[in-house]
Formats: sequence, structure tokens, C-alpha cells
Amino acid sequence: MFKQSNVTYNGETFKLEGSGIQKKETRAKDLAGYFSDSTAYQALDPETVMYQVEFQDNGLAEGTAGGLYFGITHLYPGVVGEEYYLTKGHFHAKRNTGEYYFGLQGQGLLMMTENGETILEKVVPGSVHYIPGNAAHRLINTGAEMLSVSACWQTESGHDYAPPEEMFPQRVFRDEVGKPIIKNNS
Ligand code: M6P
Ligand code: ZN
Repeated sequence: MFKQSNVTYNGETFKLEGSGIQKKETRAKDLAGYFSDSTAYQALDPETVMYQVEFQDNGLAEGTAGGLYFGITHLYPGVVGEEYYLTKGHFHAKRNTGEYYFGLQGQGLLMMTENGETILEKVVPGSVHYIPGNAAHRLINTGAEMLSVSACWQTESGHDYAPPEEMFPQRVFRDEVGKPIIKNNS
């Protein structure tokens, strides 16, 4: 018999629809220590939503071997001081498990760091990104609109939120003409 999936991707809103969707919001208060300009960070309303993640609830518990998750991150545009809004970023708790990102909406960067070396891939609608299994990874919104990026990762990967300065030795700022520039953590 034919069966309808309980989750649909809406290409106009860039969001998931249906039943069985889990959502998680990350607010300014959850990002203490993630931005270089602590004065500008403290000036934010702590309840400001910085990004939302939605993913299909496929019934699998994190840590289950063999399964996959599919989700979408929606990262708002903006800067803290001159540093662009970003996701926390993480290693996979089970190392050497890769992940795919796929750009849906907006303009940004995927920062991947492995053994102290940083790769920044431009994320645009339609861009496909393979994240190697041992790389710390995060999204950075360098554009003026929402950055929406879909992701597919293994149920057994988990998230290792190591201290940000241990994961990412470089940062991305807005320069005087509004273009992204890379700086080393001092
Ligand atoms: C993507 C995936 C998720 C991740 C989310 C937000 O959707 O990589 O596993 O949770 O981005 O990123 P973070 O967990 O680093 O805040
Ligand atoms: Zn990941």
C-alpha cells in the first residue's frame, strides 16, 4: 500500500512541516563565551533567539548505531560587535562519523576545523558540503537574511560541545565595507 511520509519540506518557507518534528531554539543566553566582544554580547537581550533547529523525530535515540537524522538549522542574520552570528559548533562525540550540510536559503560559511587547520566553505542555496568525521563544524551567517541549511548526520554521532576556543582557532568578522574577514583568536 502507498503511504505518506509524516514530514514534508516546504521549499517556500525552507521549513519542515507535518507531525513528528522536534524543534530546538538557541538563545543569546546559551552562547556565553562564544563571541569575542563580551561587552557587545552582554548588551544583547538574553532571550534573543539566535537560531532554531528542526529535525524529524524518527524515534531513534541519540547513540543508536546505524541510523540517521535529518534536520534544518535556521540561523538569524546579525553581528555581535563585528562578529557574525554563528552556531555553537561541535565535534561528534563519536569521532570519525561524517555529516552532510546542504544550503537552502541565505549566504554564509561552514567553518570546519581539524588539527588546528580551518576550512571555510561558502554556503549558498544549493551548495553541498561534506564534513569529515573528525572536524569541528559550525555555521556563520554572513548575509542579510536567514541562513537555512539542512543536515544529515548519524544517530550515533552525538554532540561534543568542547570549549569554543579549543574547537575554532579562527573567527569571521564584518569589515568596514561589510565583507567577511578572517581573524585568528588572540
Ligand atoms: C545541524 C546539525 C545538528 C546540530 C545543529 C546546530 O542541524 O549539525 O546536529 O545540532 O546543526 O548546531 P549546534 O548543535 O552546533 O548548535
Ligand atoms: Zn555535526
